[in-house]
Amino acid sequence: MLHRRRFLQLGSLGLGAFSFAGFKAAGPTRKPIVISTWDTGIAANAAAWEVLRNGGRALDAVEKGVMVTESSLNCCVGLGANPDRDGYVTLDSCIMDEHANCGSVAFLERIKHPVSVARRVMEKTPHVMLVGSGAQQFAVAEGFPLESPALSPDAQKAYQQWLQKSEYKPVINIENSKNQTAFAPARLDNGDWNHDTIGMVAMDANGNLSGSCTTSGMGFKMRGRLGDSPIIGAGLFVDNEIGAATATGQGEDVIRICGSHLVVELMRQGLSPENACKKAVERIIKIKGSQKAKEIQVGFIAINKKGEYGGFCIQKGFSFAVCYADNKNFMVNGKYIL
Ligand code: SD4
Repeated sequence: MLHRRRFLQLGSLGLGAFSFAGFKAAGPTRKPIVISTWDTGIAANAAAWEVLRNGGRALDAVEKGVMVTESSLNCCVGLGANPDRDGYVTLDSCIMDEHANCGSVAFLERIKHPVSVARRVMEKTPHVMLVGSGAQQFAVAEGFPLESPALSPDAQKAYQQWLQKSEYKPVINIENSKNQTAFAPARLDNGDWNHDTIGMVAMDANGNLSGSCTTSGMGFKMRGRLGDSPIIGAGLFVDNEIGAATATGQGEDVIRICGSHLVVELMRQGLSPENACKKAVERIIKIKGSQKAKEIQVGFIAINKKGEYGGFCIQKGFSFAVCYADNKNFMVNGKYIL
């Protein structure tokens, strides 16, 4: 195992991606801390860190953090992302705090910040989920502007390319963490995004946990299709006594095992964040069989109350961003099984 001091030195030098996907905080609790999925997590963590370093609440951090990713028109998440197969961008998001309050929106169109609408659902309604036109109506009533339905230029190009074959098949989410220091758009050479989601979990200076997850869902999906990301327990789960987890990759397979809830429950049984994520990935592989599991990607990340973090995925190519101090915002390559 990498010696702790050496690890910190490497982190502070910004020497990016490790194949070391877990960290055991020696001694006292490491807090605040924020982690999030994929390269885009670096920029999102930086925004979350601003909240955390000033003593802010984890809930505010995880909202502000993923809003950065939602805002970018040159990104895989938010209104700039790939549309469904009928040409509409539909967005899903959820958020959860330290009191098990949670809110979620799904199949939401033309709203820039679904995570903030999810938070309003949590704070201003007696419900957990709002979907489709109802979610949009609520967002507008809450003062969120209705944005243009036009696709971003990149998404328009990708959609035109996709229409040529109109092949309905999931794209395996893979990223190689080429850029660990700045915002890294993640479009593949063939025009596809290689992922569509950011999940973030954080612990603030008071030791309280929160999480958020936001996505445009699988590119060129069937109209109305939802994945795991807006579903509490699947794409995100927080238990303030134990830890928090979030997921990315093929949502159907995360839903089948209530993935993020499973990871938190495994941590409750004493597993480290990394081992809990690993067990959840193993369960997906067991259900699907390794042959079929090779055709998809799923990655989990988690933190516990001690500030330990970890992640695991089905196959090579999943990375996550970790931030726990000024100038310590770095990528970790997720360990993988297949
Ligand atoms: C979904 N889990 O809609 C999302 C997709 C994703 O990186 O994570 N892509 O199934």
